[in-house]
Amino acid sequence: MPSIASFQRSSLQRQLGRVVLFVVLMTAMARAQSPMKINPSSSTKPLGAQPTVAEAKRFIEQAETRLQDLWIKSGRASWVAENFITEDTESISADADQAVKAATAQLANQAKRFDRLQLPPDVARKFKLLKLSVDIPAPHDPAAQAELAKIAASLDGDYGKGTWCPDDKKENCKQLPDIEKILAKSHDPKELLAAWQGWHTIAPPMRKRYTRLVELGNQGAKEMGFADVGAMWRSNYDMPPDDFSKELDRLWIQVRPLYVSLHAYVRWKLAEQYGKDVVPEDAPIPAHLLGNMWAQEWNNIYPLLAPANAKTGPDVDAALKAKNIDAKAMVHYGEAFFTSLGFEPLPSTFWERSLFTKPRDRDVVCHSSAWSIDYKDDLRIKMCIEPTAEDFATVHHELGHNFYQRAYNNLPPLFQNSANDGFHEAIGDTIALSVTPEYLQKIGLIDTVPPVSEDIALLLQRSLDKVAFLPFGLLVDQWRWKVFSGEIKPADYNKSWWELRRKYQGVAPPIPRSEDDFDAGAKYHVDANVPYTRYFLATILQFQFHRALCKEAGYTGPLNRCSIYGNKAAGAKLAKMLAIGESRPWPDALEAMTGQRQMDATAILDYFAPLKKWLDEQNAGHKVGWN
Ligand code: X8Z
Ligand code: ZN
Repeated sequence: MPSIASFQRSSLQRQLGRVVLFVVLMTAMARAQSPMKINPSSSTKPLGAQPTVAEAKRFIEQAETRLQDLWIKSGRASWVAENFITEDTESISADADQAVKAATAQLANQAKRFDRLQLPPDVARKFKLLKLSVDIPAPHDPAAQAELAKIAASLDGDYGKGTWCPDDKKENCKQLPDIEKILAKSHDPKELLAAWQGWHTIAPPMRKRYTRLVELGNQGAKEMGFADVGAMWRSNYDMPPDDFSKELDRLWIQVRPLYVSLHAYVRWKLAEQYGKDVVPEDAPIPAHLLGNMWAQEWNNIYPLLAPANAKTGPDVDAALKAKNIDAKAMVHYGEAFFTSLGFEPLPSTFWERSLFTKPRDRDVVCHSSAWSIDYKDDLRIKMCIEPTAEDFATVHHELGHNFYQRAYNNLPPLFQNSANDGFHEAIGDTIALSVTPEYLQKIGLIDTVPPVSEDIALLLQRSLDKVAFLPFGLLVDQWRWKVFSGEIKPADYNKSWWELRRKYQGVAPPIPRSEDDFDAGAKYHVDANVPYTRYFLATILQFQFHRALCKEAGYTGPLNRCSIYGNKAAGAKLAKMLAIGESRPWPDALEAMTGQRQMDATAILDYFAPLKKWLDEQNAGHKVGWN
C-alpha cells in the first residue's frame, strides 16, 4: 500500500504531528471514559455527550495518518527482516509490527464511540476498514501483543530459512528454490518423494507457535467484535460474511466440472508414466507427482501430458535461456508491457532497491512479493527469479501489485488497497494472460507463432496453471477458517488438512501422515498468515478482466489469442479501475472495468471451453472423479 504527500515532510514535522495527535486521542479517550456530567447552567457541551460527525471525521483522518506512519516503519523493518533473516532483524520487525497492532487495537476500541452515528458513506467505510487493516489483530494486553508479533515474525523467518539436508554433508543441504526444481523436473518417484518429504520437515517445529498465533489472533478479533479471525477475514467483501461464503460455493460449483475433467486426464496420463500401482485409477493423485510442492499448479508436468502429435507450443524457458535473458531483463519485459498500456515507467529506485536474485551469502524469504514502502513511489519487488516461463509470469504478477499500488497512491491511507483482495492478485495475472505466442513473437522471444490448430496444446498448458490452481486457492482458507473458528482442533490439524485436499483437489499424501506432521505449515501463506481466498478470486477475476479489456481493445477472436499489448484504450480502462483503490465497494470497481457487478466464472469457462470438450473426449473410457 502506498502513501500521501504529507509523508514527504521532515521527521521533525512528523514528530510534531504525532504529539498533536496524541493529545487529541488522549482527550477523546478521557471523554469516552468519563461519566456523563450534567450541568444545566452551562452552555458548553457536556463531557461524554454524543459525538458529532465532524469529530468522527477528524478522528478517522488522524487515525489513518498515524497508522500510515506506523505501516511505513513496519514495512521497512519487515523489508530488512525478509532480506536479511537474523534474530535481530526479526526482533526489530516484530517490534514495529507490535506497534501497528497495538495502535490498531487501540484505535478500533476508541472508534466504538462513533458506532451509533449516521456517517457519510466514505467516512463509515474508513471506520470499517480500520478494523480490517491488520491480517491478524492483537489483543489489548501488551504482553499478548508482543507475543503475537514475535511469533508472527519468527514463523515468517523460519519459512524463509527452511532447509532440508538429505544427508550429513552440509554441501548437500537445500533450500526451497532448489527443492522446487526437483519437484518441477524429476520424473523419478523416489527422488520426488524425498524432495517432497524433505521440504515438509521444516513445518513441525512451527506447529506449536502456529497454534498459539491462532489463539492470540482470535482473542484480538473478539475484542474487535468479530467471532474469530476467519470471520474477520470474511467481513472484508462488502457483503455479509455468510453471503461471501455462498459466493465462493457458487463460483466453485461453476468451475468444478472443468477441474474434474482436467484432473481425470492428468491422472490417467500420470498412470501411463508411473504405473497404476503408483497412480490408481479412481483414487486421488499422489501430491508429489504434479510438478509443484503443493500440487497447486501443474504446468511443470506438461511434457508428460502433451496431446499426441501436438507440438509443445512456444518454449519460453528455452527462449529465455537461449537469449541469455537474466532476472532484471525479465522484469524489464514486464515493465514494458505496462508502459505499452500507457502506465509511467517504474522509478529508478525500483531498480536500485528491489531484490531480483537469491543471494548466496544470506537467508532471505524467497517467496515473491511486491512492496510499496512509502505509500508513494518507493516500489519494490523481492523475488528469487530463475529464467523460467513460470517466473516470467510471476514477474508480471508482482508488477501488477506495484502498478496498482501506484495507481491509488493519492487516496487517503485507508483506501490505499485493492477493491477486494482478489483484485490485487488478479492484475498482474490479467496482463500475463496477454503473454500470447503473438506477443512473444512481437517482442522477439520466439520466431514462429503456432497455428490455431495447436490451440488445444496451448489451452492445456494454461489450464495446468489456472484451472489446476482453483481448488487449492479455495481450500487453504476453508482449512484456516475452521482452524480459527475452533471447528478444527490443533489435534486434528494435519488430518483435516488432507481431508480438504482430498475433497477439493483430489490429491493425497504420497506417504502416510500423522499429527506429528504439520503439512499446512509447509505453505508460505499459512506461516506468514496471508489470507489465501484472494488467489481463488483472482483466478476467476483475471479472466473476467481479460475478457473486458480485450473487448475494449476491439478484439473479437478466441480469448486465448488476445493480447492487449500496446493498447492504450484497454490501458486507460484498467487504470481507471486501479485508481478507485478501496474507496468504494468492490462491485463499483468491477463495474467500471467490466460492466458487471458480480464475480463471474463464465469468463474462465468460455476461455477453456474448447479444452473442456477435448478433455472429455480424451477421458472416454477412463474414470472421472475420485473416491
Ligand atoms: O503468493 C503468491 C504470489 C505473491 S502474492 C507469488 N501466489 C500464490 C502462491 O504462490 O501460492 C501467486 C499464486 C498463488
Ligand atoms: Zn500476489
